[in-house]
This record gives sequence, C-alpha cells and structure tokens, in this order.
Amino acid sequence: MTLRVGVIGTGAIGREHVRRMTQVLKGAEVVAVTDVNAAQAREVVDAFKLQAVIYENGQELIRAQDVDAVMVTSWGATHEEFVLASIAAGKPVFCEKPLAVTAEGCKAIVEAESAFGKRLVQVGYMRRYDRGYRAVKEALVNGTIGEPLILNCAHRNVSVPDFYTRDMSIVDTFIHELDVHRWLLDDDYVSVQVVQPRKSRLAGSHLQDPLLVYMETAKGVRINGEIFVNCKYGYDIQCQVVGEMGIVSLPEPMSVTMRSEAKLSTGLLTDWKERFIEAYDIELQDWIDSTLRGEMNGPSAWDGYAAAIASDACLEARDSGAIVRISMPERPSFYRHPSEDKA
Ligand code: NAD
Ligand code: NAI
Ligand code: ISE
Repeated sequence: MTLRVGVIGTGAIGREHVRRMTQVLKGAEVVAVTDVNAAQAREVVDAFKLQAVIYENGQELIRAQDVDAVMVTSWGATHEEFVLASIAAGKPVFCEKPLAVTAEGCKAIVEAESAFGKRLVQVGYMRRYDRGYRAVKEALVNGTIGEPLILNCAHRNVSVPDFYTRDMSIVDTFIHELDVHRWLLDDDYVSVQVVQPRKSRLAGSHLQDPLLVYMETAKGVRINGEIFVNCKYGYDIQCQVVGEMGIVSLPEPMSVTMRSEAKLSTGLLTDWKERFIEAYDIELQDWIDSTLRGEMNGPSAWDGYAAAIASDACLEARDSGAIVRISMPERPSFYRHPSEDKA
C-alpha cells in the first residue's frame, strides 16, 4: 500500500521532506504540492520528477480526493489553519513544529482532534527519534546517573535570515528544547525566567541574541538554556544532564580527527538539515508506516500544545524580566499511549 501525500510549503524543509519521501523512504508518494510561491512548488516538482498536481492553495490540496495524508511545512504562523482543515477533512496530518505559534492555537487543534475522536496529528519534533537523544533518555530511564538534578543545554545556529523575527528564537528555535526536555525528563515545566546577556554585535538590530532561559520542572530539575542564533562558528546543539551519581551528555555528531598543519582538529556541522538527517528519516518512515496501519504514534497535538504553553511563558518572561509560572493542564486520556493504560 502507498500513502499518497500532499505537501503544503516547498521551502527548505518541505523540499527536504519531499526528497526523503521520494528518494529515501518507502511507502509514500507525493501526489500534490502547493506553495504561496508557485514557482518554488514547480521547481520542487521538476527537481524530483514528481507526478504531482500543483494546487492554488493549501485548502484545495487538503480537499483533493487522492490526497490520503497531509504534510504541513509552510511557515509556523500558517500551521494552525492547515491542521484544522486536515482534521475537518478527517485526514492524517504531519505538521512541522511549531504546531501553532500560540498555546491558544494549539488548544483549538487539541479540541478539534478530540471532538473528531481519533488521533490524526503528528508534530515534527524529530529529536525524539535522534539516536543521541534516545541514548541520553535510556541512561536516564535506566537510572545509571540516579535522579536528574540539572540540565544544561544550548541551541546555536551559524546565522538566521533577515525575516527571522525576535519571537522566533523561542517560538521556532528553542521550541525544540521545550519539547525534547519534557520528553527526556518525563516532567513538566513550572516556571521560566529569560535573561538577556550582552548582545552580539553580529546579530540583526531587531534581535536580542543570545538569550539565557532558566526553567524549573515539577520534580525540581533546573534547566539552564542558551539560545544563540548568530553564533557564527557552527550549528551546535548541546544537552547535558547532571544526576545524583553521574553526568550524561548528548554525543557530538561523528567527525574525523585531523592532524594537519601543526593542528589537531575535528569539524563542526553548520546546517540543521545535516545534524538531524537520520532522525528526520526515522521520524517520517515511522509516520508513513503508522499512518498506513491507521495509527498515530509520534509526538502528538498534546505535545505540541505543551511546548506552546511553555513558549508563551518564555515570551512573557523575556518581555517582563519576571519569573513566570507555567501551569500545564492535566493530559486527557485521549492523549495517553495505549501502553500507559496497561501499566
Ligand atoms: P521556508 O521559508 O524555507 O519554507 C516555507 C515555505 O512555505 C515557503 O516556500 C513558503 O513560500 C511556503 N508557504 C508559506 N506560507 C504558505 C501557505 N500559506 N501555503 C503554502 N505555502 C506556504 O521555511 P522552512 O525552513 O522550510 O520551515 C518551514 C517549517 O518547518 C517551519 O515551521 C519550521 O519551524 C519547520 N522546520 C522544522 C525543522 C526541524 O528541525 N524540525 C527544520 C526547519 C524547519
Ligand atoms: P521556508 O521559508 O524555507 O519554507 C516555507 C515555505 O512555505 C515557503 O516556501 C513558503 O512560500 C511556504 N508557505 C508559507 N506559507 C504558506 C502557505 N500559507 N501556503 C503555502 N505555502 C506557504 O521555511 P522552512 O525553514 O522550510 O520552515 C518551514 C517550517 O518548518 C517552519 O515551521 C519551521 O519551524 C519548520 N522547520 C522545522 C525544522 C525541523 O528541524 N523540524 C527545520 C526547519 C524548519
Ligand atoms: C529551524 O526552523 C529548525 O527547526 C532548526 O532545527 C532550528 O535549529 C532552527 O533554529 C530553526 O529556525
């Protein structure tokens, strides 16, 4: 069986996901695409020799009879509309992060999906599929380092484009950490403070870069986070958990050690596409396989909502300078995994 997918947004990641569905993964065919930039949609259809219809807009694509499942890879602010329309059409939808740019928007999606009565939404939090993050999680679950006490992390990009707004460092970038740390620690956030250190002269005038994010979880773990999206030297994702009996750190991406010209060196990556390339492949293959089986296993709309509640609080903390409380509603049984009910 083949899953016939319609892709909304053929920019950086939309193009990457079309490439992997067409050339790397099994079980999916891209039968429809759309982009507000019609020339870009055409370019992607031609580049991957797709037998795909180019639709005028996302709503038409979602309605198309031969589109079994929808992939939303357009700008964050457009996600909510397309996910709600997919649910209304009863179609499974893979939505890149963030699920919506506000908690209110995510809540509307959670409510629509719950009313539909079956899980249809998966959010693109691919770090949960990364082998490095999985190894860190396994060490925590096994109790190797005892209970976690402190988590130190950093999200550093070489640079960001001009259209990158001040809020995006939280809503679009740190949102990965907001999701993956909740999953790693199996915990929820209770407070956040955002501190603005000296600003880099190399960051756009409208940005505050870097930023420090201090969070506390319900179990009392302290998270020290750094967001630095114009760090210039590489794409660098760091995560270290300090426990009662040891420390576990996210492995560095594989890189050869060079001895050359009186230097001992290893390379760093510069592009997010390369850093998590394997995780994206595993994530999407899992989405294709589970969707064909009529299931939805990956990060849920509830996970998207939880991350957005935290990102709303981060924005408020950044603007007020205060410590902001975070209150997470109880997860409804609709979003419990069947394995949890057996436990
Ligand atoms: P991009 O700007 O390169 O691509 C977005 C595309 O969406 C553009 O081609 C744009 O024309 C199109 N678009 C915008 N509005 C549209 C609409 N209403 N209908 C149809 N097309 C529309 O951006 P990107 O880097 O590909 O990011 C896209 C999304 O993917 C974002 O939500 C981003 O957060 C997410 N993303 C996730 C990861 C990850 O690691 N999971 C990495 C990159 C991007
Ligand atoms: P992009 O700007 O390269 O691509 C977005 C595309 O969507 C553009 O081509 C744009 O024209 C199109 N688009 C926007 N609104 C649209 C609409 N209403 N209808 C149709 N097309 C529309 O952006 P990029 O980097 O690909 O990011 C897209 C999304 O993917 C964002 O939500 C981003 O957060 C997410 N993303 C996720 C990553 C991850 O690691 N999971 C990595 C990069 C992006
Ligand atoms: C981008 O949208 C991503 O999701 C990348 O993974 C992230 O590192 C980058 O900062 C975002 O803009």
